[in-house]
Amino acid sequence: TSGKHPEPQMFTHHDGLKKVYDAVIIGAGGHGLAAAYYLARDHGMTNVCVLEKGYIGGGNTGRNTTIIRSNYITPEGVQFYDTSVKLWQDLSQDFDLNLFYATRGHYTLAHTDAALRTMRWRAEVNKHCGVESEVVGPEELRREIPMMDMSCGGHAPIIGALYHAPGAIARHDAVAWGYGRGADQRGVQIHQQTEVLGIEVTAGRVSGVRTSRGFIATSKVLCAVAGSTPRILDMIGVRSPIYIHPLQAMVSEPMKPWLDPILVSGSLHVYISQSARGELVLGASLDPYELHSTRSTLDFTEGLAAHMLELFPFLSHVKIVRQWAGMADMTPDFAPIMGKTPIEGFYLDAGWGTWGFKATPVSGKTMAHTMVTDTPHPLITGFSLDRFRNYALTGEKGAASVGH
Ligand code: FAD
Ligand code: PYC
Repeated sequence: TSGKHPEPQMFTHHDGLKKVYDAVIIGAGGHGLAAAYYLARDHGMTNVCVLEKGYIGGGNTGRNTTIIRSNYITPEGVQFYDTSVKLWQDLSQDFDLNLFYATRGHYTLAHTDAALRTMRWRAEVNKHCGVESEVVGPEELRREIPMMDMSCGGHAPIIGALYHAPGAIARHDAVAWGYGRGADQRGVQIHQQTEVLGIEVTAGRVSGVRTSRGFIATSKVLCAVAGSTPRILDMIGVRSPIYIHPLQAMVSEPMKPWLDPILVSGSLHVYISQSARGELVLGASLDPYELHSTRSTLDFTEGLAAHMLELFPFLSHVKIVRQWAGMADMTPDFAPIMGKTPIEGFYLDAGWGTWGFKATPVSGKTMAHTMVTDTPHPLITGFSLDRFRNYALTGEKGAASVGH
């Protein structure tokens, strides 16, 4: 900064932590920041801090491939994600920040009769819930994506697809910055480089948080740490069925725009979209081993590139410029875990696996409501931690995203 005219800062700098907050949010990813934003904006709760061990959006939020859609398979899922898609529409304006939200349409390709049957099922559930989805045949795909090899090299011909018109992409970092700045402007404190090391529980309720920069007293804690959820739950002795697998992605060099829709093939384990700046954004299924690490591998790049070429052989000379990994917090039924826990005042927003970016707005809104009222928001009752004890799963595996 130049003393007299300091550069504008997006976030307020706070020298230290306060001794007491009404609520502490662990994790400055999209979900933690969105909850902070709605706590302040919708409920007037501003004596809140967000604690982040690294930097804003540096977790899965800044590593994801930004696919937004609501074509899930359970009514609970469809209604929840549809509410999110609706919230996304106004966010750039709410934040006065361009999120580059672009509705592109989303095709889930079917290469087998069994896959097509699942697409039909999803289309019917979607339509029943008022969400635009339909099964389309090869003719439409040939017309809409003429450069795609419909035979996939001859060994996995495409026989149809689920088309979901509202499918969209957005600029991921901007989402975290927008929610963060909006919360900050309303008085929420965001503390980066501040790691949560322990949670104090007194007589079954939360009483404080131990951090790398000191102790905070509070009676409400929201845990929104995605791939670090098992570590935080260990601190309070709560068990969950969450397991962590790496999920990798990569981008190509930028090209002139040629691919408008978003494409997913569960059978080929590949998904692809073209970003606003022309890069192809590509991903695959989870790495097939549990690992708490953001290491990326050559195996992944080679495997994914081979599948990409089955769909688009003309890309063989395109360069890959970046690759990375995130830590996906997977659940057995591929639905999130949201709401209250056996510890009073300790709320959980987790189990976002490979599908949580699109839910950032709705998770923030529903978790803020849940924390203020101490009652799960009606949209999240199907996602409680209890469902694993009660054998009442919310099976979303058929719609979670790419193959797993
Ligand atoms: P995060 O963004 O991970 O934030 C959690 C934060 O908590 C991190 O910043 C971390 O540093 C912090 N933290 C952890 N431990 C502590 C601690 N002890 N103290 C303080 N802070 C701590 N979803 C989609 O909907 N569409 C997609 O296309 C999509 N693609 C994906 C592609 C990849 C490669 C990956 C990895 C994920 C993808 N996802 C996608 C999933 C999505 O990214 C996540 O579900 C979502 O971003 C989770 O957001 P979050 O805010 O809960 O977590
Ligand atoms: O949730 O649509 C999704 C998705 C695609 C790739 C990773 N997640």
